[in-house]
Amino acid sequence: MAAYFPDVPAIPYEGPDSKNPLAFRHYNPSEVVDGKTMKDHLRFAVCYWHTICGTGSDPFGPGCAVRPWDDLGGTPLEVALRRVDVFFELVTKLGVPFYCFHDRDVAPEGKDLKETNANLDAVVKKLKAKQQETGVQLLWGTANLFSNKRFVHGASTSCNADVFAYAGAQVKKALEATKELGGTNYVFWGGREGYHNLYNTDLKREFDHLAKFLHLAIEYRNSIKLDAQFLIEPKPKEPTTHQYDSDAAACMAFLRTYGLEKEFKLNLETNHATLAGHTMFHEMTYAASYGMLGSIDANRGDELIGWDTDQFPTNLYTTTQMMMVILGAGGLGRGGLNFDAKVRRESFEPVDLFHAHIGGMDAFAQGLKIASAIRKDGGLAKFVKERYASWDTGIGADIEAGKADFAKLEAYMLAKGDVEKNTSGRQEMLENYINRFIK
Ligand code: XUL
Ligand code: CO
Repeated sequence: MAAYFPDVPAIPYEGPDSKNPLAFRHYNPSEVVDGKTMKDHLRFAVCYWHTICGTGSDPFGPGCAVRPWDDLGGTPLEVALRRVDVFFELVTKLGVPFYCFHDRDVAPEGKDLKETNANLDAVVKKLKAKQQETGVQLLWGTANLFSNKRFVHGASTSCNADVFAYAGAQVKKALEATKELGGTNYVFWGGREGYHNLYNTDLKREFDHLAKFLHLAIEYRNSIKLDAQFLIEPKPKEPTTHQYDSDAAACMAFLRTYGLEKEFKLNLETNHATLAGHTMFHEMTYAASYGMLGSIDANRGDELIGWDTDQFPTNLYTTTQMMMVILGAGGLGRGGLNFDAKVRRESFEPVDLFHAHIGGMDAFAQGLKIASAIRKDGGLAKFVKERYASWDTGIGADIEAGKADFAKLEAYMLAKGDVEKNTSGRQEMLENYINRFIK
């Protein structure tokens, strides 16, 4: 079989001193950290959409990415089948164990739903064969319910019931494809589920329809015995002004309101967190605190740009914080770290796909080592424990145990007169403490 990246070898681990740009300096898959290999901690995945379908287009011009395999001719389906070989060559050379895809990333739409489904079947067959050949596994599947013009008003929240029906048929098929490929998760990102203007929107009816759609998806998943965790991916804006799944807290409130909370976890994305005005540390801590951390779309935004730039993650503070939450939660479970990230328009050569993923993988491997060292040192956990010590005995313990009402609090404070003292939060000291480990 032809090699599509003939000049790129399988990426080796060469250690922190390596100057080879096509080598890992930190990601050493078999290295054990806290009793588990890096490969098992990090559970990396490559995404199909940005990696294979990304062209570098922006609002000011068409794509300029050089992708020689797309210039070899053939029908749209033949091109799609060739792209599967390209993708698996890249994933295996990176040594990444998982991948993720939308139905429309991998196979072209046909003239109607029947032909579209047949196209998907043909590509799924090839994906399955490549998975068997390489050992690469499907982390999650999903359906693209936002690119086609039929989804102009959304999919399950469209004002047009036919669009809801089409989306249902599409997700049914995508769930079947996920099962066929042994996927262990299935993602619902809102796409165009949201609104631009309330003048034309029945917000409550749209939320009801979104919930109805998810209940139908659960019903179908169970009926085909697909063992996949359902994940909702929050994002506050883009493409709509107000996406319904705006952040972790909003998603969790929505899930609880509609009795869906036991069936879903969250797929959190770094750039979506920052678009929502949060840090990823916040979003992950919030979700993990309630057992809702499902999986991660790893990328980053640009502090100077207000949209979803989906850049590859390189910030060690962020990856360290993310790994602190993941280690604290006992791992990613059946989730993973999916690079929902794209190379910049100026990085248009095939080799840039490797540099980008190598950088992201190394940033997380380094973050893992740093987070593990911080946890082993224990200084942070000790500080937090001591900060809340007033809740471990006396009035604090009584409040937590439900043994204090307002009358008791009043009697306690009348006797005491006032709060005796507060202690410093020592934020700067703790920031300096973290810097001791960033190396
Ligand atoms: C969009 C986004 C999606 C989801 C999957 O911002 O992140 O690619 O991850 O639909
Ligand atoms: Co994403």
